[in-house]
Amino acid sequence: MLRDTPTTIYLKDYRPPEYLIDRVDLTFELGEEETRVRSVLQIRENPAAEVSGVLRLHGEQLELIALSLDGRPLQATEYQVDDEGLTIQQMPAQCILESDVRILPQKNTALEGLYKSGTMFCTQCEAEGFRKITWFLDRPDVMSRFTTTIRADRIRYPVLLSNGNPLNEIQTDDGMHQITWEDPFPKPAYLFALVAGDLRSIEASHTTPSGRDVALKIYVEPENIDKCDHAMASLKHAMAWDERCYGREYDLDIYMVVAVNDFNMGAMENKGLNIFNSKYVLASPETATDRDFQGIESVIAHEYFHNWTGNRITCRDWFQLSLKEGLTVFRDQEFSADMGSRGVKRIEDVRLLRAHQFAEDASPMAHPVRPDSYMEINNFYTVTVYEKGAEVVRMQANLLGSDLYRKGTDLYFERFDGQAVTTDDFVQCMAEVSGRDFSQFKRWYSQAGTPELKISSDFQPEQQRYTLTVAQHCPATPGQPDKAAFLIPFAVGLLDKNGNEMPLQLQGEAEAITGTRMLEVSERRQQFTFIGINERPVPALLRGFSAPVKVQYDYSDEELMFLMAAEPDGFCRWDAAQTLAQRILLKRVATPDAEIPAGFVEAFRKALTDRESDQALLAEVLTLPSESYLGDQMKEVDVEGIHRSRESLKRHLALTLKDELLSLYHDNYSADGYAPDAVSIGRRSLRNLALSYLIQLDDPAVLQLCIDQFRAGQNMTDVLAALSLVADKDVPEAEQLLEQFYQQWKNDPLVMDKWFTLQALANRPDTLSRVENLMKHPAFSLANPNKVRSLIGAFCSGNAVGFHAADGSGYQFLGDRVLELDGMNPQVASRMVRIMARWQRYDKQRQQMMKAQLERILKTEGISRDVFEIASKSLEQ
Ligand code: B3K
Ligand code: ZN
Repeated sequence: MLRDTPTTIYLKDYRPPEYLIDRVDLTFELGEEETRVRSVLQIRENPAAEVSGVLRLHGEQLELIALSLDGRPLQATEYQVDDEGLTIQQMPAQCILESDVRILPQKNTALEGLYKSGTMFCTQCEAEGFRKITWFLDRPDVMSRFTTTIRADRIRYPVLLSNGNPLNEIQTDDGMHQITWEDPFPKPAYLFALVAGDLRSIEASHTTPSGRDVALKIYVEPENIDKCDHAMASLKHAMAWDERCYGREYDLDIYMVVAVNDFNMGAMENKGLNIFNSKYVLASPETATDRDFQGIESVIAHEYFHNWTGNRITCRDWFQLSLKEGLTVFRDQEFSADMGSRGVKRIEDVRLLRAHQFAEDASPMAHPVRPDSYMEINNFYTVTVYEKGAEVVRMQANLLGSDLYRKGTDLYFERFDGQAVTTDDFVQCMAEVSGRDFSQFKRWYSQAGTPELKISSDFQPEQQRYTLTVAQHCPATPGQPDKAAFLIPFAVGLLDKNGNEMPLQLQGEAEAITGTRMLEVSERRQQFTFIGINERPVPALLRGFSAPVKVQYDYSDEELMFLMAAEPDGFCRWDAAQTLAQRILLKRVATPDAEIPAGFVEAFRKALTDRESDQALLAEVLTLPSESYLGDQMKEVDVEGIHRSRESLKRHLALTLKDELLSLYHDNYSADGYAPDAVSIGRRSLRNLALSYLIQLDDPAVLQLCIDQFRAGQNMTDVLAALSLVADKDVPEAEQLLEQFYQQWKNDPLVMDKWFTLQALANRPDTLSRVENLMKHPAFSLANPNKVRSLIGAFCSGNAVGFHAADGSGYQFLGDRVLELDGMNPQVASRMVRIMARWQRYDKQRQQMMKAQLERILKTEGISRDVFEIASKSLEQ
């Protein structure tokens, strides 16, 4: 906890480590009161660094029992221990350093380092948790070979796991047993893992193209053993995909995944021993939704893909985090696209990017994909580093085309295997294989902010020419008032009046191509002139969302409707519908009775009745932009106005299209068993979307449809969709169904999370007091991050009307929770305080009230570095 203002760490201060640690030998003795950790480090000077002779090791909350150097116990005068580490003044050029420390995992509520989740021991070391286990050079550019021995009670902890391959098990008379694991691959300490518990596992095997058999194991608590099949299937798919698409094979004999209930984030890619939030492992049709099934598939793949992009090749320092995260997210996005519906996956990714990353870029927390500085690195696991980072890799793939991109990644793997490198090293490989200069492109890593493209078009019929003028501008972000121009891959197509693609030939080019053209925008203002154009086209802009930018082009409503019906690119079709809906919705925020253009309703009807072959894509097209996204488009967010406008447009569509929506609902019913494939998921999401429109009619028959769907209990997707619609209504059935759901699922923590979220999102006047009461519910616990996210997080970031109540009660509630949580788990507290970082977007009264909470948090003595950084940066003007 904080005493002084935390120091800022800068990228420009990076120096290579003075010492290297070649080998680490760890012995853990896990106890019910305390855990002992003995470590033997083989240390030597780094030939590539200037060495001072002083060794500084990281270490926090460690109680020293013994310390010796080359077998000789060190005198108290030979070393110093403080809150953050251990210093040894006179270091030989190489030595063996042995230490013995006591740590208290049972008291570790921050869930970083070694801690207990229920009855099991587990670890989380990224980014800097290893230093809470033993003294070490806890930085990613120090890569060591680890051997780990775990000793624990045989009955309580029959399963003892660590990284690498198991060597031997020894049973001792005192009821204990011990196992040694050896990891042959050098790795940074953040990839260390240990698990001990009474676990069951399912097992499968995978044969790599080179013919090696890998044992795959998923470990869970005994009651969950029947919920692992989807995770296992996903893992096998991911392994095959990485072999096929990137030529990457797994490298150990065993790959393990362990599910734990108490976890700060989604999952962790520890070498050979992934530790997962149980939310991303456990699934059955009765307990998990389609979204959960998809989440499991993508997170399992993401962590698996890290074995090459993250573990074999890791980051030189934490400023390079996007080297592994951006690249791995891009890989998991493409994997999911190949496994399900590509068009829908892209829309989901863009939706997420626009809703969260664009918002972050426009907030006081804006930072580049490769940040220049931080106070607490855990605060930089952001949508910018992950999702925008993925877009930056995708743009490189767009610029190179798939064959050259693959050559680039091949070179990257070959050149840097076993090393800790930088984002520049990655880009250099792309530059080398393509012979292109990427120096301008690299600004995507160093400049924050979302570039805006203003487009205008000019058709010159006599010359049969069509010119697109593109002007780029990037708004200022903290510390970066002026931005240099970006290199932007800008995919466009031109449609004729029948909706056919026009041949595209730029002035000065010999031939035309048909289809999408990847323009390269590199100047502040640039013109692209197409020749041989004999009628005014409708431009389809930023196809496939080829770059993370905002596009402004003055489409008429008719042109947008045309694109909704005719544009071949799924993203652009969806985007046209969103733009049109957004226009109407925002107009009706200002003028509630502004007319809803009949053409829009007709376009909706047409989409409904034409029945796209891809049902999931249709569901996306028919989903109105979210309240928070609409808020982002306003100068000052009008929470109530947006909510009203969106609800009333939904009602209007429901009234006008009732019959079509009802037949959509009934036609998409399937009596078949549950399967999480793209087609079935599409049908369910379309059906539940229809229901969400129809419920606006306040028609008892529709309410009955929901109740029947809930009672039919076919799968969690349908049950939850029905229940959430009923729970919003002021009808007696709301309470009855919630209670029935609770009674059925009270022993399943992941389903209880959904029950909490449902109530936190309910659009009712008493939601905050219900949330406060639910915090006292026996199924709730502030110590469990999933519970905090599903109740407190859902209310504060998902229920705009409730959270932004004019009396400030929501802000007071969040301020209280942040302070309460910070004492237990700073990482979770810091995620919560972020919700208020965008206070400037609201009206004066709300601004004052949010600011007051941030100031109150900052003034509180002993707040964590994590919360301090977010609260103080949020207040900087
Ligand atoms: N690398 C981890 C995230 C660690 C977060 C530390 N605060 C999971 C992932 O991105 O795969
Ligand atoms: Zn990751």
